[in-house]
Amino acid sequence: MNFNEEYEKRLTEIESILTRYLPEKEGYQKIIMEAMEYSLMAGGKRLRPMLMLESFRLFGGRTACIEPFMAALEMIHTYSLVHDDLPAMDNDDYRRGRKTTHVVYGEDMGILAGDALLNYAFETACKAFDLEPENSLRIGRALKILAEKAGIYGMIGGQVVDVRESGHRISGDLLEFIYRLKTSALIESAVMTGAVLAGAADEEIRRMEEIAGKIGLAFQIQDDILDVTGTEELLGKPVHSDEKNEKTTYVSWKGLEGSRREAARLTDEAIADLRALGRDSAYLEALFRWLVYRDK
Ligand code: GRG
Repeated sequence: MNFNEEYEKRLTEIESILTRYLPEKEGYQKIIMEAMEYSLMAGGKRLRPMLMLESFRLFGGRTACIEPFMAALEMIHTYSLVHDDLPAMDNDDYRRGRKTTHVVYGEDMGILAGDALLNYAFETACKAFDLEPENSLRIGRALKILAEKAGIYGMIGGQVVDVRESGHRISGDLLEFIYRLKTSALIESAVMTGAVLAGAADEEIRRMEEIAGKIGLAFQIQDDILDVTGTEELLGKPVHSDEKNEKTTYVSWKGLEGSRREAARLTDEAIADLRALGRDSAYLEALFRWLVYRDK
């Protein structure tokens, strides 16, 4: 398998889905649709919708109801980036290689664009009910997962502790708690909703959640590594931001080599768990590897 070719194929598919689910730019409030589009269509790896689609296919899913969910998850992820870049949080001027949303549209519209993306994500995911009313039960279950993993027991909860604990050293346990919620929760939601919508069994959904938990942590460790070793040009965002924000990271905790070892160990474990499901997971395995050895 040529990973790059396969990745590009999926990326094109995802970009076209996102474009289709964007709101029309109209009405007196048109500026908010423009700001939503500006942030959502700025590129990015599209990792979360890609994981969702692969998980859906892994369990035999073939229908279109996955598409509004893919768009919804990328909207939730994008809102979190827009809000994370605000002056009250990381105060960053660049993201995905271009000026951050609040820099272009002003802080007020930056806040509202994040709010709008979060709300529109759920409006979008609900379109699956119109596409496949016969699958309402699965769609309802997937919505519940998405809501929970993005919320106070998931991503927002992780961000709260992250913000509160900036500026001083924290324990490794607390750092892993933050990463599990802030980063892994959305990645877990991706594979779980994909599996639920495809009709996977409860045990399979649980195992996918566990696999994604490991990949999410490995992904965040690599993010910490790239903040130290990467370049602004490749990453499309400022480097050394953890140092600027006085954050404890995996690198400040375990060093570069220790962090690399841990990310590789988690990835190996996740791949072994994935293989144990006994399904055709070749692309997903390659994607996991790429995520931890990525340079952007
Ligand atoms: C503001 C509620 C709220 C949450 C913010 C996601 C997040 C929580 C903050 C962004 C900063 C950060 C380092 C988050 C950890 C997850 C992560 C590595 C996000 C970046 O995701 P990528 O690399 O980004 O998939 P692209 O641009 O490729 O989509």
